Amino acid sequence: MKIERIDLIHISMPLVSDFTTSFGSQRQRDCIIVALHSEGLVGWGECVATNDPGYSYETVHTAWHILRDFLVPAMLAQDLQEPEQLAAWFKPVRGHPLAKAGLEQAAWDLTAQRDGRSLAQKLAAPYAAGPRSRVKVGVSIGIQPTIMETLGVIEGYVAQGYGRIKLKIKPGHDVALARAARAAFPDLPIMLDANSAYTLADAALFQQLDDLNLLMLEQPLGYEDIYDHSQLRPLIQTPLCLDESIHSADHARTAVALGACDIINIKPSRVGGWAEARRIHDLGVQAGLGLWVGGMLETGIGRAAQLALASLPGFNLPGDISATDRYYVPDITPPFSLNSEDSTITVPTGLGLGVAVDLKQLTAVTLRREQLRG
Ligand code: OSB
Ligand code: MG
Repeated sequence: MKIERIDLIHISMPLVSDFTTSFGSQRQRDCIIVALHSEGLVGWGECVATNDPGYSYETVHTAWHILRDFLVPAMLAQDLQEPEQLAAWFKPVRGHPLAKAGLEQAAWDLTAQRDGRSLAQKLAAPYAAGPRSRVKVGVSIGIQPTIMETLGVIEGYVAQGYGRIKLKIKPGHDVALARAARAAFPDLPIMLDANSAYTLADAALFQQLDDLNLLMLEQPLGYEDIYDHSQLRPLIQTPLCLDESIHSADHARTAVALGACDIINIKPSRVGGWAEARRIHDLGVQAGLGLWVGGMLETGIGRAAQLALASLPGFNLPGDISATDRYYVPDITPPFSLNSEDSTITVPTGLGLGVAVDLKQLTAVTLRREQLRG
């Protein structure tokens, strides 16, 4: 498939509620939508770089630069057979996984459409089990002003049918919050995400969580660290999960070798795309890790691709993939809803991503658009 044209579309959408983490607060979310044109088909991708370099060093503006000046030129006029080719084309560009993943997602959508398959079917092709039709999901709850308010927000999501709750924590907003949540919801799967807000010197604080039967503690230590996590792990009872520190299958191998985690949050964007995410999935299965698909507050375009990844057989924990109404009303695709009886979302079965992009709504939220041709 000759890549004829690539559109970069910078959009900005209000979140239905503030999303506050240990690294900052978000109400308005920007991202870059990528459209890959070939042979009358359009493949869609979402680059999840954010306004601020809080989660990752990448921002919407650095990603726009890397896409426009390096990655898009490397792809235009190429003959695309399979998405796995992109790694070689992108090799001259070090880092910038979020920018790479936006284009790579679009290449998966485009080639799955060409193959007459859903993205889930295409990603699951190497596995005898095939893709799941529904995936277990949970909701990620940002830091609220008070513990009482957090309990109210949890109650609202539990009432909607979410069977797993993730609470964001930061220093001063951690042990008491977790204790209150556990006391109010004795049987609820609850996990905590620190987004790198602590150091190994806080080990005693994490030991205070030992008796709370938490599902996991996500990324408590440095965003580049693997070694200190390996030191913390034997000191605590709560299973340890890595997010920010794992940018590639190489990092995942290092984490396994050092015994740095029990679980990996696989965010396809953070690791440069779906091919690398699947490699980490395979490695995690080999190592007997807990595995789940993380999120970056995606629109319906990114959400569809997260669901396709989460349909792979090795994912054994609920993903951060909530229903559309937790993020955007309206979205730029038809909504995804929660199957409240089992806290799942149904994996799209249509060709490629299996969602129709609402072009009118996309235009309504567009700040900047550029069409690039070979
Ligand atoms: O650390 O998992 C994270 C959102 C933005 C940046 C980092 C994270 C998150 C989430 C939300 O926790 C996941 C989602 O619902 O998309
Ligand atoms: Mg996280």
